[in-house]
Amino acid sequence: MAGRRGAGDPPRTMRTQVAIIGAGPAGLLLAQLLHLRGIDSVVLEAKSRHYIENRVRAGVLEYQTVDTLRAAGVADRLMREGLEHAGVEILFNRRRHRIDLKGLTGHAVTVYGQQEVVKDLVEARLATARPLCFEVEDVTLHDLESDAPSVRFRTAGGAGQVLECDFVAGCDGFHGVCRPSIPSSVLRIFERVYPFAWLGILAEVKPASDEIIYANHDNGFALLSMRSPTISRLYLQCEPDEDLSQWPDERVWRELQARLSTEDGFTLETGPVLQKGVTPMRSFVAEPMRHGRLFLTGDAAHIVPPTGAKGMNLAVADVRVLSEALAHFYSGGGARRSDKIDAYSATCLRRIWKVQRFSWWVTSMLHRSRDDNDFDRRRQLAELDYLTTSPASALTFAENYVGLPLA
Ligand code: FAS
Ligand code: PHB
Repeated sequence: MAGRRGAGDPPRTMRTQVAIIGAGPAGLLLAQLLHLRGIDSVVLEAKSRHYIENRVRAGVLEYQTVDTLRAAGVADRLMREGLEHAGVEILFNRRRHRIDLKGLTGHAVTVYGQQEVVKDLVEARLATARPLCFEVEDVTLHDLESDAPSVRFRTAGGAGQVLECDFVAGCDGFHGVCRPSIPSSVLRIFERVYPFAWLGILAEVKPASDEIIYANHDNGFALLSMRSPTISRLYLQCEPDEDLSQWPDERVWRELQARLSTEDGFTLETGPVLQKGVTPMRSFVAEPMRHGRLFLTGDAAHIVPPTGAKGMNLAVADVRVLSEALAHFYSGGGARRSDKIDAYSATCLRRIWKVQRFSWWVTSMLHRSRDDNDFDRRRQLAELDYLTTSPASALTFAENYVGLPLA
């Protein structure tokens, strides 16, 4: 078509203040927070809009995440449809024990699917009429250690583009290109891979409990969560290389019923399974989260085992710090103020490591590991007994679960 640029045409050059790689929660929220501060950005996303808006992932929002989304002007539907949860339940030895999150901390959490957050953020981005480019290819970062970095990429139609910018925000997740753009001599990786994974289902059936249930059973971990009054989200611990073909729906429901069973006869209703998948479990941190004009946020910089429901919440916390630091930089006018961007990595990492500790702790407490012996099993049950009978221990769990103070 006349005027339509293709692979053979010379690259077109665009210019912005912040190039954002990735349109997950981190990238989209950063774009919105920067826009509200009058800072221009361009968002580049490898997948389609349909793909990112239908990718089922996190489900629990910390209260500060809700506050941030409200301040960003993208929480109207969240406030209507989100499910506020004032407590969670811990199940072991066939008995359930409630942790009173709101009574202990004054805060609740909100259950609202990550894909819904993404839909709300995409809608807000499109309303700004600023670029959100889907299905881009061959993204590469250039001159990150200069004050004139750039990003090269191909549009869905194959045309080459050069995006000149002041900063690059690496919001492209664990498998993105931004973290690998930092020289290995600069980057330090801290990682623990767990000897188990989660088999998760999304099912069209009323949640069998009003609140989230975490279960430690002899067969392994199980989790009962939800997305709405008619959609359940459930997980059970499995092998990291679990073969899903060995898990027909009937087997999944049977095993979930076994692991969630209680002395008083708790029963799960079954229903059509809408989505089934295996999520690997790792703890991962890349330091530093900044290299020259590149800033890593969210899963591009860190991964937590999903047990503590922290992945997306950590991404939001990083983006709050980065958006404030960039606004501080630009607010200085000609005399650019770089003190906050210089402190970005250390500021984020201090809270990230505390959240990593909590996520590791609840994962270790609730899952059965083949490396554990009989002593470990008794120790684990004693930890659960202490958590559910000591107000001090319950408060420790609750203040981490609702969300530690932001930097
Ligand atoms: P994301 O991975 O969400 O977004 C990165 C975006 O960058 C993606 O849209 C990707 O397509 C894009 N991208 C990648 N490479 C690119 C490139 N080269 N160019 C342009 N774009 C590129 N957390 C919880 O709290 N609870 C859960 O139950 C939970 N379950 C999860 C299940 C799975 C299978 C996974 C993978 C993660 C889960 N998480 C969970 C963690 C998850 O919610 C993340 O923490 C959250 O998505 C982090 O958001 P982002 O940092 O924006 O990264
Ligand atoms: C979810 O609803 O997906 C969920 C809930 C609690 C968790 C992890 C995931 O700890």
